[in-house]
Amino acid sequence: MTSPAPILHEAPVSDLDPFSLAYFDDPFPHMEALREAGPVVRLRRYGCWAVARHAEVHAVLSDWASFCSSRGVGLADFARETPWRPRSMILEADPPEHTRARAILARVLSPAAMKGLRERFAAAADRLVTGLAARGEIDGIADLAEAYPLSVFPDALGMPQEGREHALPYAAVVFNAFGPDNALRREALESSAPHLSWVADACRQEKLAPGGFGAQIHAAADAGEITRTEAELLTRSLFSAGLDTTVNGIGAALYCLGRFPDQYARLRADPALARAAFEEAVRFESPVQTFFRTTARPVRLGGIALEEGEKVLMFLGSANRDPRKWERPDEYDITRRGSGHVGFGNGVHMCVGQLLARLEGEAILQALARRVTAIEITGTPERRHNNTLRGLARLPLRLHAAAA
Ligand code: OW7
Repeated sequence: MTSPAPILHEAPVSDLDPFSLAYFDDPFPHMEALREAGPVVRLRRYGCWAVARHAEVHAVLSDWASFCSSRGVGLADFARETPWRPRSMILEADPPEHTRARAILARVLSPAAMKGLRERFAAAADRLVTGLAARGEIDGIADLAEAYPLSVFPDALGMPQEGREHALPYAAVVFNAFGPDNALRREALESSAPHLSWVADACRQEKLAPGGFGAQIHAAADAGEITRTEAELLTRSLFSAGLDTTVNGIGAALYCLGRFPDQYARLRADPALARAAFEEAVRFESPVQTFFRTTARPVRLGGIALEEGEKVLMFLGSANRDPRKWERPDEYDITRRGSGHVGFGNGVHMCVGQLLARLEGEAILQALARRVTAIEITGTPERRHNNTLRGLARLPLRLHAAAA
């Protein structure tokens, strides 16, 4: 008696470099090729697996026990090499340690906490947009996508005033460092020292303004819930994750509304669509493009048997354009039922700051809808290259001011 031979599936192999400048400049044909190649694809260049369809990205995000984060969510495997900075307690951790850290940030960024910020955030958005509408010609990135989060988030966190110019360069280092050892990562890390030391110092309790997110995290240390060092590390997580993501989320929304004027007209007609318009921009552009997981045990995925200790690259931006999941995926449609997009992830690690991100996005798009009749792209947008974040460096716009 012989047992039947197991059915072996071999994964398709791709030579794609999803961390190359050519990919960043036009990723969509490559995403489609990966999705069409199969549910799980071998990336020869990096010796890792790739998932680019919505179903498998969602499955990997939803199974933290098989696809762990504690070995790093970049290409580097923390089981084999020392992380470039002390591990994040929340991003680069698994339950049960992750659960403990998450509970503290979830409380600081709770719906009740957002309620206390809403009016201030709306007023700041209205002030900024009113001034920009009067000016007319603006750079949508520096003048709006960066300026707005910079006007509200560092204060909400309680960051020291001195040295705030380090905040965005620091974030660029963090998000480039998830990638492979390419020029972007190397050059970011080479010039990172002043940014890292400023952030480390700014995360100390005595540097954080009372009432802010940072002070609230440190209150958990005062209460004996976590250690002082852990409070500093959790504050670092907010510094790392909370600024450049919303900059690129708002930048994405401006770029979408500039390219789809019919959608801007709908928003203008009904400013209550602001939150949905922001959400659809997060799906459409997916500011956080990719994250890795590491298999914590042998696991089958998309018909392929993966060994323990393998890196799996999740293409969030591709899942968000997968025609298996979405009708007209390449259309920006602010009335789309967009639930199920993975722009904020999914599962236990799903963005803990998503309410804050949406609050910022809603505030700025609502102010635009009220103060600006049309958003016109007046020059060639310039892309900003980063190993994780998708966004622009420059977006020349003309804002048409509404009658006062
Ligand atoms: C952290 C958007 C994902 C992040 C990103 C970068 C750093 C961290 C978290 O969340 O340090 O926890």
